[in-house]
Amino acid sequence: MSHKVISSIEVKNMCLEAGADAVGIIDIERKGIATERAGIERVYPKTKSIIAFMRAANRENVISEARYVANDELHRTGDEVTQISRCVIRQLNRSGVRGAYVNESWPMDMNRWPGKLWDVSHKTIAVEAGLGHMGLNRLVLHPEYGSCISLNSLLIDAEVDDYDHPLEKGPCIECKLCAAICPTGAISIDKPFDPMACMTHCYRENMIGFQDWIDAMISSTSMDEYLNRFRQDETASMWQSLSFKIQWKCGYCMAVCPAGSDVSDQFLRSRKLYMDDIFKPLKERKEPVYVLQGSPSEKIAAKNKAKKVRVVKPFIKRPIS
Ligand code: B12
Ligand code: SF4
Ligand code: SF4
Repeated sequence: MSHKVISSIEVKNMCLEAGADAVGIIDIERKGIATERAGIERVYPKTKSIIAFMRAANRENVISEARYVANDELHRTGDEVTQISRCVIRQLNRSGVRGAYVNESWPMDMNRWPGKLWDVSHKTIAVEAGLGHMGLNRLVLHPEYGSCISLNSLLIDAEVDDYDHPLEKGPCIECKLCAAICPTGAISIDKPFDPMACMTHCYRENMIGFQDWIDAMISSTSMDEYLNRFRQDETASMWQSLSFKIQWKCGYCMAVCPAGSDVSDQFLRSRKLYMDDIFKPLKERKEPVYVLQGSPSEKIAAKNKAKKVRVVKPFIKRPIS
């Protein structure tokens, strides 16, 4: 079997030229990615090294109160990340290196529903490869671009002459704005991140909400009963997500995060201006917040009078471990 060792600098330049904003490379034996190894091997069993890279999204879109503008930008950054991955893999192929990229997010393995659907956690890989550290918002924060980034991982069958390591210090400045803006309480200062709270709201038009929609259509005995569960605007919104791409209902923890040199100066110069321009429009945005019946989110969401609490039936029972 051939033993390929390629230049780290050359691979990184290849990624940067293809459009990546930052790149790091780690080897498959790295202890910090032990939880990812089985998934990596499922996707590409010959993996010897993993290239982690990120591309920054346009921040002004991501922070916009017009959330369709933020969502479009995040989808397009995700598509660009996929394009960069394909371009780099094809170029590596020309020098005899083979590899596979892992989907940026969706589609995932729905055969495993309601289990863990994804094979490789890009955040874990990115942290090991020195692209940043997770903040209180559980997003990877890059020292320059902060949270408004998309990540991807390329699995390749060659060794690299120089590997990267985690950054010594994370860019989170512990301002706690992510916890203060989170409409569901998924992010809090003293409790672990609550993925189900986030998923029920932010992913309302993804698989959980979709199943709730089917349930509403089948079990409603009249149009009034259906409209009680899915108002006209909610049905229209579901149509939009299914016809185009999912419209996330939130992402505010990404929008308000001032970590990263690109934006932290703005926050540190005038906290008041930052709150007025970026935090308040989202905090005071009139919108529905979706919560599971009887969950802590139900009470947390009700505290913000700008939000209309919409209770979702907890029919998906999944142990989170
Ligand atoms: C599953 C998932 C989600 C889930 C869970 C998020 C989470 N923190 O794990 C939900 C639906 C909540 C979610 C929401 C969002 N996500 Co998401 N998501 C993923 C996915 C597919 C895997 C995440 C992962 O690896 N989690 C495991 C570990 C690494 O996360 P953790 O925080 O250390 O640990 C928690 C989880 O393990 C959780 N947990 C344990 N068991 C289970 C089981 C299930 C079913 C779930 C959901 C969670 C869960 O509990 C742990 C404790 O908090 C990745 C794509 C990928 N393949 O990597 C994108 C990804 C993490 N998401 C991303 C984004 C942008 C978002 C949103 C902003 C979407 C949006 N546009 O509004 C929100 C932000 C929410 C947040 N603050 O995290 C980006 C993050 C970029 C960055 N800067 O870090 C990623 C990396 C996609 C990408 N390629 O760029 N996401
Ligand atoms: S996306 Fe929204 S609900 Fe989910 S963690 Fe971020 S702020 Fe909270
Ligand atoms: S909003 Fe503040 S506390 Fe939350 S992750 Fe960003 S820098 Fe850290």
